[in-house]
Formats: sequence, C-alpha cells, structure tokens
Amino acid sequence: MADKSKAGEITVLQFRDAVLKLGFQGRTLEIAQMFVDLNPDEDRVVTIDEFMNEMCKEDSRKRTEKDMQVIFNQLDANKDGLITPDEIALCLKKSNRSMLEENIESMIKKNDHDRDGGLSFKEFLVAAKRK
Ligand SMILES: [Ca+2]
Ligand SMILES: [Ca+2]
Repeated sequence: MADKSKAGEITVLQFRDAVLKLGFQGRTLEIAQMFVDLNPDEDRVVTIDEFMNEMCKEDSRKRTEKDMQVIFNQLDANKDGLITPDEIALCLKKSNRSMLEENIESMIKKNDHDRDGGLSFKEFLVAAKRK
C-alpha cells in the first residue's frame, strides 16, 4: 500500500505520506517524522549534531561559544544550568518537532559525563562539538 514506486522498497517520505493518509497518529508517525526531519544522512540514528543542526539551522563549525550559550539557555527552560530530557522534548514540541523519548534519553545519557541526569553547559559544548 505504501509502495508507490513499486520498486519493492519505500522511502521514508512515502512511508510518512502513507501513514498520514491512513490517519495514523502517534508513534508510527513520530518515527517517520523523525527520520525525515532529523536524519539527513540516513544512517537512521539521530546524533546530537543532527539535533543541533536542526535546532539552529546553521553550520556547527561557524558557531561560537556565545552562540552555544544562547542555544543552551533556550533549551534550559527552568534555568538551573542543566538540560534535561524533558526540556529537550519541550523545546522540540515548541518547534513542532518530535523525537522518541528513548532517543532523547540515550542522547543525554551518552553525553552526561558526570551522570547527574542532564547536560551542563560544558557537557553540552563537548557533545555539540564532537564529530
Ligand atoms: Ca534545566
Ligand atoms: Ca551532567
């Protein structure tokens, strides 16, 4: 049904269209949307870099530490100096994007070096700069 090109495989976009036409909501749509919006290199894993690029739509190499501080402050909704998974989810929601909760959590976990459950500005900088 979703295979419009009859080539035996579907692209993510076709998949999303099909899901939308069928009126599916929630998880399936979320997955499709995530692939389309946040995964330009099609490796099916949303990295923090892809996430950052999506959030600020510019080349990470051109970003200064001051820019990063602005982005960090935007993400840190309660201004406690720590970005939590909740705050990332909230920020994505505000910009009409969605990401699976477990992806957000694993992204934080991967970069949360002192294991306090969130990203400090220092951890955030390291995460965003890593290639
Ligand atoms: Ca916070
Ligand atoms: Ca931390």
